[in-house]
Amino acid sequence: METVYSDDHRLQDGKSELIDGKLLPCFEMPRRADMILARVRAVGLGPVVAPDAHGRAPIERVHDAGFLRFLETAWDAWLAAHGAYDALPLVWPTRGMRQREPEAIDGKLSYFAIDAGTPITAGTWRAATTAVDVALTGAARITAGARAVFSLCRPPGHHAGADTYGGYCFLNNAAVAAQALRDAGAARVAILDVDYHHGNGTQGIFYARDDVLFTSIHGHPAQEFPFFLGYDDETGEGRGTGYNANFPLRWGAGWEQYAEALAAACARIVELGADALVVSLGVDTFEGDPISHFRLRGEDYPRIGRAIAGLALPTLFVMEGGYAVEEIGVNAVAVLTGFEGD
Ligand code: Q9C
Ligand code: ZN
Repeated sequence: METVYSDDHRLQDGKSELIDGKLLPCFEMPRRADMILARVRAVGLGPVVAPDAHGRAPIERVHDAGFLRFLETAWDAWLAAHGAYDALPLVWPTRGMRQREPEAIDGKLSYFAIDAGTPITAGTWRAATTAVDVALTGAARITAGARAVFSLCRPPGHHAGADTYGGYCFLNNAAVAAQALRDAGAARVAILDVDYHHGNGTQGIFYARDDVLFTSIHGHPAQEFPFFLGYDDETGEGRGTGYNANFPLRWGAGWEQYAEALAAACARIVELGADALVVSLGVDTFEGDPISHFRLRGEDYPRIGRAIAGLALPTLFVMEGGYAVEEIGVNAVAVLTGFEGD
């Protein structure tokens, strides 16, 4: 299968994130994509192609215009206020406070962010918009008849909502791609999110819709980031009722529990009768992942690919998380070669 890739991902290179009470070097680093690309080439997965520019319109189909204005201008405003050090929020508009966008950049960061782990830097906007182009170029190939494409997106996207960012994500690459597939004629699109973390952004974007099914297997929100979404009683709302399916698993889950959840998620996609599938591909389910608590092993990743291939749908793989950097390429590409039947 083709891989869509751009070097622009390097423009997102944050210094540090707030994690476990410490400011540590960002786990979400450029080397992640380098390792994946190297493995794509090493196994001869297929051609590596550059993305086409798709402009702002497809992004605005999913994201709020005010949020995009914020994200595009945040670095310049932060630079003017504080100088050239990564921008992080410090305050959140929780219960009892006003949900009103402040004028000051510090307040705006707090208004739009869900965490303090996602630094905005000089290159963030360019990197994030290129990642969307990587996803959209993959979607266009699927529309043109490709059986499968790998969009090697970085930064990742599934924690970004219509008007929120965080969890290392700024723009929701998978959601923009799914919407583009709809706009190009697919009547129903399914999204299968196998990243270790719940795709709160993607769920929120499609929660009230019956034309895009969101289904996800992830660390239980009672124990795991993003904590405030991802329970199994979140089944959609309005006409979207029944079109959201969460499979949270407790810390320590291994292949046995994972395979059962994956089979249930796939069964839900078969029921929908989708025309196309978008896979939010995270490999932070790996036992060696430094910030996650599942116990999948290397041999489990081709199994995930085979299960996805069983759906027999045109499939766009969109890269999300995975922080065991030395193994990320082997594990991510193993899903793809497993899909292709090795
Ligand atoms: N103690 C993705 O995988 N911080 N984002 C977790 C754990 C945020 C992960 C803290 C993790 C976000 C795309
Ligand atoms: Zn993740």
